[in-house]
Amino acid sequence: MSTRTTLIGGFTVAVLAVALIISGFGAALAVGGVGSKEVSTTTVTPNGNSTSAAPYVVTLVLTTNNMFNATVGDQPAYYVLGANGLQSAANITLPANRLIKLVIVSYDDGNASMVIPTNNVVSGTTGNSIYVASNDFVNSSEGSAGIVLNGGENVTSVPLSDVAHTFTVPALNLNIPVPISSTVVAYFKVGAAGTYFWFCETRCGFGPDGTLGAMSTPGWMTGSLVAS
Ligand SMILES: [Cu+2]
Repeated sequence: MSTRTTLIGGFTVAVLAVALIISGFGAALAVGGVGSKEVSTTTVTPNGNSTSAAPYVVTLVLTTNNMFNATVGDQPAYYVLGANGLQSAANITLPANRLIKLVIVSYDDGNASMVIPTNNVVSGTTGNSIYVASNDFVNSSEGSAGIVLNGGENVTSVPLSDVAHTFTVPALNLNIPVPISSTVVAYFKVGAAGTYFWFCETRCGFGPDGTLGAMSTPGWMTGSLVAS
């Protein structure tokens, strides 16, 4: 009898514990749900790592010597670096509700003026910052024990004179300025599944205001982010 009582008592404690965990989980969901449609309880640390799933990595390569047509000439373009090499960025596919590690390798060594001048400021990424490894930085030096990595820099904005392109998704409040001759690493999360419009915010295209050609053509400086 005493054994049974103990068991029942233990069960009651266990039920209470589960109830507390569930209520706590619910509270966490409610807090996490404010201002977002995210349903995951994944914890994102400042360095962008996730405690429950590794980031999904997307690598974009940006080159400038792409022949648009005989009238326009060369234009810049983003590509997805996929399993079969460079692929069109007209539709960039991503998982919904998962941390994304976006790497942008840009070979553009010139700046361009911005359509919206404030889009040199980073937004929508973890910490509202990006990591930049630049060909203009002294990324390393040689020490007595070998190479000493200074590394890149974490920045929250890029000087207007150094911005070559941006990767901008207004629906996600995502804005990533891409400095000249640099590789950018950014972490962000797409919430609900859906199709989101991405584009570049510098006047890097064709025409009197630089918004034609690449700037207005999917697969060049604009396209869709397809989260599913
Ligand atoms: Cu551009």
